[in-house]
Amino acid sequence: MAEVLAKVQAIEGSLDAAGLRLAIVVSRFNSFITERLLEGAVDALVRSGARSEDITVVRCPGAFEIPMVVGQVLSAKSYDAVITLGCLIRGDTVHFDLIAAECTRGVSQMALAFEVPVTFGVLTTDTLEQAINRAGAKAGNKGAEAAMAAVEQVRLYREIAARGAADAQTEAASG
Ligand code: INI
Repeated sequence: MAEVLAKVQAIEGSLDAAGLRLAIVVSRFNSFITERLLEGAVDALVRSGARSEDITVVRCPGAFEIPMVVGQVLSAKSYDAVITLGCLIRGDTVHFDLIAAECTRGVSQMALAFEVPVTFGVLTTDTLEQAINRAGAKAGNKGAEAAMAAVEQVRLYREIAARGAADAQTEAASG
């Protein structure tokens, strides 16, 4: 299998953030956690080559508002990707489930509608401790992971487009 895999056409995105214009939409609810996610995201982007002047942070009230703000940001057509950061902690009501579902669906709808990479760094946890662990403690920093996923997606989209253009050229030349 390894021999076959070595011969297939593979397309991957690099983790090079140099020259990319990136927006980070971060919600203020549970800001004790979301500000740690933001720090992780910015740190990862800068360490991957992004210029801090090319990173824009947009703050919104809660996770429910994230998709709407992403839509506004993407309408401006100024960014190569959007990173979303938020924190939902389960309480005793269905509020958590409703907001989590809307936020997740909305973010993915925006990414598909605008055809621009949007990544999901919104924590959905049962406890505050789980959120802390994912915001820079035991389980890493999900903000940094969402940031790197955004960079990879931008590079991947560009690679796919370049491969498509090259294939079209080859086809035109041969036909
Ligand atoms: N928003 C969050 O981002 N996280 C939560 O845990 C949360 N809880 O638990 O209620 C939350 N609620 C606010 C919501 O996102 C909206 O901002 C609010 O309903 C106003 O539209």
